Amino acid sequence: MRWTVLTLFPEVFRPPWSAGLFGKAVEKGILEVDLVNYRDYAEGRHKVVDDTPFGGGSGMVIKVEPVARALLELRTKNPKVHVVLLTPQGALLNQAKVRRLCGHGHLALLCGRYEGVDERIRRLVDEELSIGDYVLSGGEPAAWVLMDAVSRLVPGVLGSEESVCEESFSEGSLLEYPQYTRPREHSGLEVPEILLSGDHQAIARWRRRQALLRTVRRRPELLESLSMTEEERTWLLEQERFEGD
Ligand code: 6GU
Repeated sequence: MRWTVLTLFPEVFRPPWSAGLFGKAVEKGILEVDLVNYRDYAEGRHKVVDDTPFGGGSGMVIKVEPVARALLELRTKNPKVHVVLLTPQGALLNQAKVRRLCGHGHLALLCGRYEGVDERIRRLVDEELSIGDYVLSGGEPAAWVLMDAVSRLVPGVLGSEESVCEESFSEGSLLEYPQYTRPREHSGLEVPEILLSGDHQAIARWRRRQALLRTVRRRPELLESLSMTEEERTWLLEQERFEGD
């Protein structure tokens, strides 16, 4: 998968993509990351990329021409590139959207500034996305979040393909069950006996129930899209009488 990040701060993207799993995937050629500074597409000696808003007001607005030139070049080289504008006004990113984006061979992320981008830039992109209901100073951290969420689904990026399908939000929308590793006891807190039993069927049932319980307690709205057996439903109702998770 190829990523093109259009940003005024390309240096922000180097560290996350040179380390860990993603660094390895880049080395292996599974992921490719191009950083484009749209300042390079600005005109004049001062390479101006932003300007004061028409109508007045505080802050600067990203100009349309440098972005238009950068995107024109990108689309000419690859007509199939899918261009995403990162903005708090975009549709909320979720795992379903992440899976859909994963189907594109080449994604271009356009990072805006929080003060705004010229409205006409919106016509040049394929979609607008936000990563949550809070305001960042720029789209760069949001682009990083999106790249992480999508890239880890690209085959070969994570160690095992299996771990991808088992986790939260993949199967219906269930949060993950509790995990433990050694030691068996820490400060009086013990690993649930069943996980040491070696009974794989019982463990699978316990995990499924814990995942359901955790979802009901923490994110009840996620359960709507989930199918449960009658037995699971009854068990959950029984648990509701107890506190904690
Ligand atoms: Cl994509 N950009 C900015 N500036 N703030 C955000 C965001 C994006 N998503 C949530 N907050």
